Amino acid sequence: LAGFSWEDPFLFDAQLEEDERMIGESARAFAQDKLLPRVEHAYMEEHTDPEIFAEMGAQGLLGVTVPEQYGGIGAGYVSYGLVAREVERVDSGYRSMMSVQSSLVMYPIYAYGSEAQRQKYLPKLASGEWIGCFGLTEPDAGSDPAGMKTRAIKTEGGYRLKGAKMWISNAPIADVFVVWAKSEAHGGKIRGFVLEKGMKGLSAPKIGGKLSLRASITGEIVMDDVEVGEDALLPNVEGLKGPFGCLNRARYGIAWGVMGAAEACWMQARQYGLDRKQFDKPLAGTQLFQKKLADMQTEIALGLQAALRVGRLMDSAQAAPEMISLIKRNNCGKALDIARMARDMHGGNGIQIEYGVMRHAANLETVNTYEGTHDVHALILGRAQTGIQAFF
Ligand code: TGC
Ligand code: FAD
Repeated sequence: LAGFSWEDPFLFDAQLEEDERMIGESARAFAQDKLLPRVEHAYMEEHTDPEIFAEMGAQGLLGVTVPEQYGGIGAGYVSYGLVAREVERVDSGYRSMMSVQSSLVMYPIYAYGSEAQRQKYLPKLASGEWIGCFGLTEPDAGSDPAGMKTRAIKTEGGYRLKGAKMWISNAPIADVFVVWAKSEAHGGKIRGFVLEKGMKGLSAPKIGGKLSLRASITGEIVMDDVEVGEDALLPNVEGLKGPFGCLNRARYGIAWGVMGAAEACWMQARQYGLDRKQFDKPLAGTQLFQKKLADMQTEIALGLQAALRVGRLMDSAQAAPEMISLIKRNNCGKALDIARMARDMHGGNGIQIEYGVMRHAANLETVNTYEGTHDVHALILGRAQTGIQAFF
């Protein structure tokens, strides 16, 4: 038998293709050099630097799976996952900025948009010159987006949008708004629209007071009779499968991202346990500490293998949404457990910003909730097994 690499128990890296490894390494260098030095300030001050989008764009991290002709790098879903892992190793809020832009704004414009919409929006979103947001959730429609109240009313040359979206990442600094509304002209079916900053009646006030994901700005989207032309409609999708097609990709990326956050907490806890002595010995020399490290190592190794497996299936068009629910739910839940455990293992220091573990734990509370809560994904998996929907 060969030797054991404790940091990489299943020789994960050896399963990557050369181009995937290079994309992951370049994302890691960027995240560690450019994002890590800013994160404490951003988190403490609840400050989102819009410049980060342009920096990510210059590094090729926005719209990784979008073809090169539209400004992406035409890479696969394993590469996208590796980028999410590296960015979230620093902070879930930075990964949120990246994944909303890539999976929730660029993807629907690419997959459901007209050629004119692709050419108008994608290159500027890929470079980070424009910032995008995705409006599905409403004050009274979270886990149940089919209950949305936002309406698109047909006008002579297009539509008039009326309604409000809640908890929208990037919204207050967004240039491009992908929003979902029930369209009377389409039999009340949900349709996607692309709105732009500055349109009359469109505003995006910031939601303050968040104790989680503080490096990523969140807002409402208020649409007070926003008039748009026919060219604002995403022509090629109708119904909830439109937004869910985007969510499949973003949820998949989250399953990778949270493993990055968990790895950061694991490494930090291990080092702390080696350095910190109590009762005349390192904390890492106690059985309880080692058991916790073993649990972290195990869950991360398993979670990464599962994400890689689903990534390979995505790249060969064999992935089902339920597979994504399984890894989004489990990896988020395990990452949250790991971050809370790492916080505990740091004792009093664990609540300090400089150790990062409480920041990760607080962030992962959001990540466990958005893009389908832990329990909603359990219901999706329960429905798949029993054939009985238990949502209502
Ligand atoms: P249901 O009857 O299950 O389905 C309605 C239609 O949608 C289709 N569909 C899917 N299509 C593709 N992929 C999927 N994953 C799909 N899931 C459903 C389905 O085939 C059907 O199509 P059709 O043609 O037959 O009409 O719908 P339901 O209303 O019963 O839904 C139940 C439930 C719970 C599964 C669903 O509503 C759900 O997943 N709720 C969670 C909501 C959610 O995830 N919101 C996310 C908001 S965006 C966000 O959080 C961004 S944070 C990003 C960041 O900052 O990083
Ligand atoms: P609710 O749906 O009210 O759920 C509350 C609780 O009830 C949860 O525990 C849930 O699991 C449980 N529950 C709900 N239904 C059932 C049921 N049938 N059976 C059992 N339990 C149930 N949305 C966007 O559209 N775009 C964004 O960019 C975006 N960014 C976000 C950023 C942040 C920081 C946050 C916090 C949220 C963001 N969201 C975004 C919204 C997010 O997707 C929702 O918060 C999430 O889908 C849950 O909806 P809700 O908050 O209304 O909770």
